[in-house]
Amino acid sequence: MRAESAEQKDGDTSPVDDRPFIKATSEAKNQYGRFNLAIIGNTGVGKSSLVNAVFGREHAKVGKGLPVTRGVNYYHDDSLGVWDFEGFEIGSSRSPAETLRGHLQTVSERSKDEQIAVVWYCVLHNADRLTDPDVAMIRELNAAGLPVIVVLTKVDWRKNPVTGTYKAPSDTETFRQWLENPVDSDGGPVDLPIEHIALTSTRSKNGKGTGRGLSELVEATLALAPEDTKDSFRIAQRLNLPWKREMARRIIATATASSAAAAAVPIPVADAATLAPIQMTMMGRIATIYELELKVMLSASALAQLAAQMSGQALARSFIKLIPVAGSAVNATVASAITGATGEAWMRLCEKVHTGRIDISHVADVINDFIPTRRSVMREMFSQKTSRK
Ligand SMILES: Nc1nc2c(ncn2[C@@H]2O[C@H](COP(=O)(O)OP(=O)(O)OP(=O)(O)O)[C@@H](O)[C@H]2O)c(=O)[nH]1
Ligand SMILES: [Mg+2]
Repeated sequence: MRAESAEQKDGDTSPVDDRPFIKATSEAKNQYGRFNLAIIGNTGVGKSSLVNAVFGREHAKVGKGLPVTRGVNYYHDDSLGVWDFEGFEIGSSRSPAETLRGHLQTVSERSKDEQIAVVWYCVLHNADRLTDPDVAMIRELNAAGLPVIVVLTKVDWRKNPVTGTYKAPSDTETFRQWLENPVDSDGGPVDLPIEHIALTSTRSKNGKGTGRGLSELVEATLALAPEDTKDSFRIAQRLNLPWKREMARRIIATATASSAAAAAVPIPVADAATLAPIQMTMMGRIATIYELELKVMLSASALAQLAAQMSGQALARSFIKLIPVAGSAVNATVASAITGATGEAWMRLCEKVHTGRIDISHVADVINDFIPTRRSVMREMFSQKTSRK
């Protein structure tokens, strides 16, 4: 009889309450906060292309652009804010460094969640040195306590036909060496307070191919980001998937522990829905890490429906099939295994949507392929047992 009632649930599209999912996404967004990047560089050096390549959204489309004051624009969405400074014309009454100081003052008066974490100071790869105004601006940034990465853009990488490795042209290397050891025209040392030099391109010269040097840029940015902004950066960027997976696995671990605790006194199979809110919370948090709402332009409640479908069916299916193993009640091991398998499956689905390998309009068709099977739950039980030893 119990199996039958579980089977009825199987056909039900949303037996699961979606509110914990929605609550979890909004709490996760608050907790992780926003990563704010400042990007500086002459027009046309490739700033927008960089933002697009690293964060997967169009620079000018990062949320609503607000001209904060003349020469200062701020674009943001939930996890990413971009400060875009303009107006450093040589020959105006104020020097570029003075103008920048004013801009930084404007930023410092804004709220805490809009403060700059890291600066990308962008220069074309084939300049042979930084200009004096560049150096003065970098010192201004440093004086404001901001870590500066000098990003050389549009590097024209050459592939070594024998080794297959890519190398920057010699003029770019000369520029890098100058940056590492800057001297003025008299050979005297120049104080240039920079934290990192990144050689990048977002496409090849002929317009084909993908970017290069971007993973290194992303790693340097994470390393320099203040501790309390690192998670928001891991979420906002799209090039390093293992970072997201690590965050998701921590959430899954918390949820499996809660599931085990909930079933410390074995839950009757008919009450399996006890586990659904735990799973929905887990899935809501994971969806935030993969920025599903932004990615697919679906509302949190539409995503919650998908999660509810997966959680509901995983519970129903697994219980029917696991009854011979678990008896008529769900014990802690089974409960945590089902939650673990559901978390892993949801994470894989989120990752595929995030990377564009699954189009959200087809998710309803493929979701069945992701719902944990008895085998994946059994595997999970085994791996949890062995990892506890
Ligand atoms: N060859 C090459 N071209 C690039 C690269 N990145 C960007 N471009 C091209 O350079 C031009 C300017 O790029 P943007 O990203 O718009 O530059 P920007 O700094 O945002 O320019 P403004 O918004 O005008 O300040 C575009 O035509 C890009 O396609 C690159 O890595 N290599
Ligand atoms: Mg631009």
